[in-house]
Amino acid sequence: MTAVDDARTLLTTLTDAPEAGVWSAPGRANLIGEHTDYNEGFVFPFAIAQRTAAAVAVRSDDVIRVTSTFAPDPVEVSLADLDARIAAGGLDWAGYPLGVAWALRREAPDAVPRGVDIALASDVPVGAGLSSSAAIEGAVASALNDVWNAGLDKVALARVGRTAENDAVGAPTGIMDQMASMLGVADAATFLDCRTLETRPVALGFSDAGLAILVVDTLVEHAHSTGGYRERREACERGAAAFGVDSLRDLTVDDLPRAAEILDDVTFRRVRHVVTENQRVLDTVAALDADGPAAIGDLLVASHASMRDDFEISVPELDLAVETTLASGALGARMTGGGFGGAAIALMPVGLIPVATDAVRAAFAASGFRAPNVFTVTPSEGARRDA
Ligand code: GAF
Repeated sequence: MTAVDDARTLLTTLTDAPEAGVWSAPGRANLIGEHTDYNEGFVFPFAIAQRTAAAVAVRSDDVIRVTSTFAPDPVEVSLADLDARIAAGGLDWAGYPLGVAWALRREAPDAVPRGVDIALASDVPVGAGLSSSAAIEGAVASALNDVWNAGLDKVALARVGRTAENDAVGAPTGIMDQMASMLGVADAATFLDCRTLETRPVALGFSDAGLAILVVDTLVEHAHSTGGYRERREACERGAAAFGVDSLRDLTVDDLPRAAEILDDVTFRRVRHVVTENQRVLDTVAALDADGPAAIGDLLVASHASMRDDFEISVPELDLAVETTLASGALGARMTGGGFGGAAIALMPVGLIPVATDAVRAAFAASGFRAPNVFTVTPSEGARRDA
């Protein structure tokens, strides 16, 4: 059963009304470009095959009711009360789909909101740093865009998802995950300029090169609405303010000597990560275009070192996943996503994946860490209507 099948089945338990359609959106893995999105920099993520599906039926009243296979008790809110319920908070997982409904009304004032039943199902691993939240947002935004005749394009729908995440759920994230989920292209990663929101799909050519991306989900939990993520964002804002620029996007590696002079050590290292990471994204895209995927390994490794040592968002489990996959023949490896837990990715020759998987499991056991989930991900298509 796919997520689409599961969502359709769940909808029939919720209502007798006919299905208006099914929409789905994927999670993402970020190949490189971490904590650069909210600094208006560059990112290079790809959508994965695992998706969240939203099956929708139109209601005759003004109630939005959401349910999902992982939280089957429906949550309902009338359109008239939606602003107040979002402002009050405390909606837990339902904050994502209801936040999207709320944000879509703001982004598309000409939309025709109507009551809907929404049934969600997903095969995106939750808490793995593969953006299960952007998958929910993308599926629901795509559905309501059609059902409410909002007429938004994919970039606007990504903005809706980010608004839901920032203002309804309260996680101060950038727009990378939503853009990756909306705009994904099979066998490609999305090069995104987070200042202009211009995108370019760049062919990855993994399978022709005999390579694949192995994910090591450490099962270490992270939450972007609290703690470290917000602190890192504030450090970046401090760094930009010290230079009198709008964002760290306006700095280059040539500014780092001056940054070392005017910033305290911690802020300097946060800034150095972002500035060098932006350059690594540009170098990765150039290396892929010129020499293919085998040429990007060292950039992935440098990105991880920068996150571990300068941005300080790695954890021992992520470092071990990176070290072990590299020792097992990965061309490059790094943690992916916001950090403080979640997953690492490794660019591996396909034939070495079984050995690397065993080596990671053994290394985690030897360190007394919880057994990780290890699996491959495939660069896949973004949000779409399925039925
Ligand atoms: C999380 C956020 F949601 C993204 O916006 C991005 O900042 C990422 O962490 C770090 O690159 O996934």
